[in-house]
Amino acid sequence: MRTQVGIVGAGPAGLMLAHLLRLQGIESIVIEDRSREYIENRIRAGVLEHWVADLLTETGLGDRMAREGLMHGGINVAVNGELHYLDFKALTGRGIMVYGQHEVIKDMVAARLAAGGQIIFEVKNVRIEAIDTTRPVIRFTKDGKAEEIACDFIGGCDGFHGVCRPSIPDGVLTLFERSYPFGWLGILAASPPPAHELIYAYHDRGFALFSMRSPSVSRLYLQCDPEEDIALWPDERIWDELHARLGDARRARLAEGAVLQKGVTAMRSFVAEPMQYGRLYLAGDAAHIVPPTGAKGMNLAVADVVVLSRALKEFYASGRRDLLDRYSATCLRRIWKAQRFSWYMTSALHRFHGENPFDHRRQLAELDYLTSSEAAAKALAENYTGLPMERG
Ligand code: RFL
Ligand code: PHB
Repeated sequence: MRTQVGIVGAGPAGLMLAHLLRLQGIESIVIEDRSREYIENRIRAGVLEHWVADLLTETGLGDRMAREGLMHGGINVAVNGELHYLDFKALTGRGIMVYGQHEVIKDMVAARLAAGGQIIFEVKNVRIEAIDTTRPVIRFTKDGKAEEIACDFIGGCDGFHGVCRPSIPDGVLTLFERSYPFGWLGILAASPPPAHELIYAYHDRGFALFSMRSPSVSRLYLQCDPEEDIALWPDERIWDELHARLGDARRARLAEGAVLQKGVTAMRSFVAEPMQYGRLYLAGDAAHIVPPTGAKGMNLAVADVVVLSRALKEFYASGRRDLLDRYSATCLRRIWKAQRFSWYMTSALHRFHGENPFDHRRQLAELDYLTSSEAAAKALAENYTGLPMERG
């Protein structure tokens, strides 16, 4: 097989890259190690920055989102049971779109297949070779048969555990990393969310997040130990803890329902620099991870491939390489601001058990400031709804 851009990974980064390239008349092939059914049902992110929702609409991916997505004008912050509303629309003129990542994936897969584009699912033994030449190659097996894709460029969109980043020779990348002393226990429940918009709840017992996928399906998270044993959390214990952390203000309104999925996610911040080597360009979680508290991961993945698709368009149109050369530097400006914001949201809202009492008082003052100062709320709103996209 031969194509212009070989793309490893059919997550938001890989599928959006293929979609944007197609709109610019650039061919690509996407390979994915999971099945179509698996990626279309993998529950992950839920919040789209306003410009990502606009981009999906402008590029023809927004029909179902317009019908089923939930436009929100702000978020709630609960501090030990006391609810405050941060009105993003009033503070910034912008809102956010609540629409599950797996729904975005379904829309992207359907659009690509309808346009005659290729996604090769359930590939195995993926390797990328000759990335420091002008003729890189992707090798893999499909149904036991060895295959290769010769291409001009490779989009490394295979997530944090993929093969692309580790294919860069030792000594090229600098890694920046921080882990957190907690994780999130997440459930998907057949119950209406306790409020119309998200609730980020600080509580002395630990953080909780009340999100949703539709008016009748909630997505709920509890701060837990990073090594938490899910077997110790029968549904009843999860609901009791959610009630406790939401606090009295909404106690009567947190409806319980069947738990459809549950799991534990570890939290980390991670950046690999630079995000390119030879003809390999890393995008999304393959190059960086944020803790989910700021709802930035999927949005950053889309931002990276917007920058990459513009640079590739320029290369194929005029032979200019400068946008490609600046790809990593352009993306990293946004990524580091998202890292800062995700770290801020995480450290403001989680309970750091065993912390120094001074730090605990300082944290409560931070939340008091956020919920009483328009300037503080506006800074959060500007970052949460999405900073302006960088120019190449
Ligand atoms: P993905 O989605 O991990 O996709 C990578 C794809 O590559 C495949 N793959 C391979 N394919 C071929 N060959 C190989 N060797 C391969 N190795 C892997 C994988 O199967 C997969 O299909 O990365 P991408 O595209 O960079 O997208 C990143 C986002 O998925 C991620 O940042 C977000 O889900 C993070 N995130 C959130 N982001 C938001 O913007 N808003 C949110 O509200 C939000 N909430 C969340 C989140 C992530 C969470 N978890 C589970 C970590 C909430 C949670 C709980
Ligand atoms: C979600 O709905 O899954 C979600 C929302 C906001 C976050 C993280 C996850 O910050």
